[in-house]
Amino acid sequence: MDAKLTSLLSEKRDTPMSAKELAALAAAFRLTMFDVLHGRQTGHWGGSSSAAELTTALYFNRMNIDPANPRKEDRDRFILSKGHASVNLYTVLANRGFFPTEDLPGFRTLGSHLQGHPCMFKTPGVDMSTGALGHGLSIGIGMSLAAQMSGHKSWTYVMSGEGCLDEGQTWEAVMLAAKYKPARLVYMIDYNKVQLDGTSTEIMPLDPLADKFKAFGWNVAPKAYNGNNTQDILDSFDWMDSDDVWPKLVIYDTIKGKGVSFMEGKSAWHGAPIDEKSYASGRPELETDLKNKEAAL
Ligand SMILES: Cc1ncc(C[n+]2csc(CCOP(=O)(O)OP(=O)(O)O)c2C)c(N)n1
Repeated sequence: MDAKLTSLLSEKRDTPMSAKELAALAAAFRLTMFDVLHGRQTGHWGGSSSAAELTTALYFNRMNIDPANPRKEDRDRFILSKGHASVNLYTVLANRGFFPTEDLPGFRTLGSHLQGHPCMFKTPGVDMSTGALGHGLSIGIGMSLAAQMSGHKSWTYVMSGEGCLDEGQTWEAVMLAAKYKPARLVYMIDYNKVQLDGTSTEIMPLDPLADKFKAFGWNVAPKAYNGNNTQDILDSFDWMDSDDVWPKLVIYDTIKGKGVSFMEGKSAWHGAPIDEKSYASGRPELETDLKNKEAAL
């Protein structure tokens, strides 16, 4: 992280950042994730990297949160239903001020609050414990309805990959949400189309995904946004604000393992430890991307 980005974080951390600022931050966070995962020889690179811009944009542009008061009652909620991408969430939360960035290298060590899958009782800023795929949407519906009952205008964002959509519980939740229309509930799909040991087409074809949600009665975004492009993500936020019809679905086209060319789109890099050779050849790509995005600030 260069001086410009460091001062951006200290001066503007609590104000909505621009597309360029978000792109630079996401590039820096992606590099941190790569270092942490390599350092610990465990964790999930592919799906953490694909969602780098999405979580960065949520936490640094959009969400009503207060790192000094992580349990603020009227806060917005984020549920990482694809809980295996925990290193992504931890990196964003730490840089947003929920806990020290110095904790990150302790990822997945015994006794650390940064376990392999997020735990709401251990980590400040984590709104829901996740890891078993398919639970996030059901929980998000409950959170949204609870906020309504409490008179809060909180938003609830649930993020999943394809794995959650392979779970029957998700489709029960899709029906339930169409019935109760939970306000300010947005289901965000990090659609990188690659899973643990193959493509989604091989494992469980999901298309036409948007049409399926429309048929269930959801308010579906007019297009699939590019989830690795921060301006496109900000456009999707504008769409979220464009009407008061719930629940909303946004599909983001992303690239699994984004940023390291030989890892992109490969299920082999879903959760494999990053070996020395791959680290040495992959890291410079991430560094170059970060430098370019910092230069564009
Ligand atoms: C219920 C359940 N079954 C299996 C797993 C093991 N698992 C962890 S990640 C994963 C694949 C997920 O694919 P996707 O949602 O596309 O993840 P992404 O590419 O976004 O990382 C699987 C099967 C799990 N965590 N929970």
